[in-house]
Amino acid sequence: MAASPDDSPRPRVGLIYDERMCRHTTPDGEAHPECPERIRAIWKKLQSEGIPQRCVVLNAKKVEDKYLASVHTRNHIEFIKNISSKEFDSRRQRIASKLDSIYLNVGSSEAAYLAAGSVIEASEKVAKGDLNSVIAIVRPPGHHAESNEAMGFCLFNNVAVAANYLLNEKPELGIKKILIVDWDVHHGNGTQKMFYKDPRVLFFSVHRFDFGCFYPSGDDGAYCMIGEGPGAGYNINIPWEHDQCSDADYIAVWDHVLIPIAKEYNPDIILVSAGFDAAIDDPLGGCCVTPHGYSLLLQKLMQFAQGKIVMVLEGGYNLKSMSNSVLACAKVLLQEESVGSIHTATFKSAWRVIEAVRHELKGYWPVLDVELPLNSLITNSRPCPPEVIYSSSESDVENDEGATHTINFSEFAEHDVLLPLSKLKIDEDNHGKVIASDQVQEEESLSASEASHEAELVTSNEIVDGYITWRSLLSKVEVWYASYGSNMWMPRFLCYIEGGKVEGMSAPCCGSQDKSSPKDVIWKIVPHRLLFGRSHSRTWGAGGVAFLDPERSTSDRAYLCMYRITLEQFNDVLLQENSLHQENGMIKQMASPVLDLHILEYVAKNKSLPLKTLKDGWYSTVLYLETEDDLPILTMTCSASDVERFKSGELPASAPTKDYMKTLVNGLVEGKQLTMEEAVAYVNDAATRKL
Ligand code: Q9C
Ligand code: ZN
Repeated sequence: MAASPDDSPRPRVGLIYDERMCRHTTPDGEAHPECPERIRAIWKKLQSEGIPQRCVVLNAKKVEDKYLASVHTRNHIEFIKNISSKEFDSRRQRIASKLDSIYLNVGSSEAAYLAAGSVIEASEKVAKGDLNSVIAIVRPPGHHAESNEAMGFCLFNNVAVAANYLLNEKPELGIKKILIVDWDVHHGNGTQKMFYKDPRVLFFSVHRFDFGCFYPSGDDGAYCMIGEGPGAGYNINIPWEHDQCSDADYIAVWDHVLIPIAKEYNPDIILVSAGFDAAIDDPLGGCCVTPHGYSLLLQKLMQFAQGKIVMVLEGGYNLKSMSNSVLACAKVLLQEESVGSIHTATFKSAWRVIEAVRHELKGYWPVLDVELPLNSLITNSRPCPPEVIYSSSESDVENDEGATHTINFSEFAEHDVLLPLSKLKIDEDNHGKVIASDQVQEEESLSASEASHEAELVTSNEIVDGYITWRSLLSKVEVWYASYGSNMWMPRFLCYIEGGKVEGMSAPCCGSQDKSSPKDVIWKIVPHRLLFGRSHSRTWGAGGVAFLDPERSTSDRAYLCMYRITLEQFNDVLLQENSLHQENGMIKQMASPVLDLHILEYVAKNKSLPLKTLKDGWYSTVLYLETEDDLPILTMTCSASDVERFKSGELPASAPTKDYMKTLVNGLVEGKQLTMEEAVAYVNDAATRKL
């Protein structure tokens, strides 16, 4: 959109931020995604762009108990008020551990009071018309907090408290209908409950649902939850079926559900529960909304309630992506944003959800009672991300013979423990890019002519049937591939990348599809046992094969030569190691990777993972060995049960052959780790030590 013309005054945008909200931290300083740096990073970003100077900076205020009481029980208010006091010092951590996804410290009470009070302050200023809009950069977040329950990093339900304040405490401001738009990637269960029977608040939440498996799991976020009694039709859920949802999916929901309903509802003010955990590269959300995407969502809301918008921070755990998104939104409110386009296609599943929601609600909102031209919409949409089937543990492979075990991605997208993965170096410019044309429908309802005006698909080798190939995505993610066997010798490892064979090998390798050399090579020593098992190998003929015991041990040390390669190349190496790369002499095209980003997160969390698809390969277990330079270190080895079978003698353990020994020694010597004598001693020690 254009900058405001000279005759229309610049919009007055408020900003609230207070350093005291940073004092709510984990008690022992453990890492946690909901950290003080979140709001500091946003504030710093806005400052660096000169945003505060163009806004009205408001003071944070503590909420009064009487205003909390419209939403929370007396009991809950007293609990949050007192939890940071000295008398709770010894009990605080134990209490928090009994709650769902909550930590508490000496700063928690004040931060919670400030967050809720600030949203009241912001809402009142906007309702009065003193300001056009406000961005409240607050924490702890609020939308999961229920009447008598802190959960999901939330203590008080900031937005719900403010909505009740406007409706109940300030009737003179004329706010009779409030639209709450909750675009946090998680369902706003707390807010939904608060206004479930109340038509004065139209609650709209778009979230990952994954059929009830995504946090906060259960059925509350389902699309059939439409409100009750007088509130029926005033609760709208958009439950995504899976991860990877992007700008196009959100815009489609705005255009075909939210915007038509908002026109009809005609709210007096809009409160946005603005979590940014659906943003690209968020470690919890697994979606990929861009800053430009958020700016469009907000832009589309500005046509209502005379632009009275209060944007309230909820979740969002990738500091960079979240800060850029808030900045983009600030520019929209200041009417400084310019046009851009969307680079993804809408998922088929998104259309399915939109259709189901429209069907569910059309009795309450007649504007929805029009058939969408689904056939033509779906033509240009992308299929759901592939479901990867693997077994969750070694015992599954053995007990549950033959049965495939599908695990929902949300279980491991929701890792609170492993932030390093959020730093995976994905090229932001290309991530998730599928389509280079602006194919978003700008109108809220699709006429026949619009429907026939179909989006142009730009074909490129990254796109297959409208879906980005896994290779183009994984080629942007780097990992350390850690070798401990013959791959320590660089010329040998390069056969897996470039193809071909070196001295001593009986068969050539086909190489990786991407033949570019490793970006870096470094060495590391790890507390794992190197062992030799099996009596022959395909590449070296008779003789032992090296494995790394997946278990750490205090008495063992193994040398690792680590190559910095892409996750795409790692997949190709994994298949070659397991002799699965070729079939009848032809290189197999992998429809989906054996190890994708989701499984990578799962491996990071569980340290090792036997891959069912490779269960007959010798190197069927991917092992995660912490990180180096924020990149995960991965290797491949045999399964834990194979190690047991080596130990019991059920599988033959045998020393490396002469050729194989020579390769190992070459690796260690040319890698400048050991002298020839030391290298021979190291390998012999590993080969002869009792298992
Ligand atoms: N298995 C907000 O974004 N995840 N809260 C817990 C436990 C909690 C997110 C996973 C996610 C809470 C405001
Ligand atoms: Zn969230």
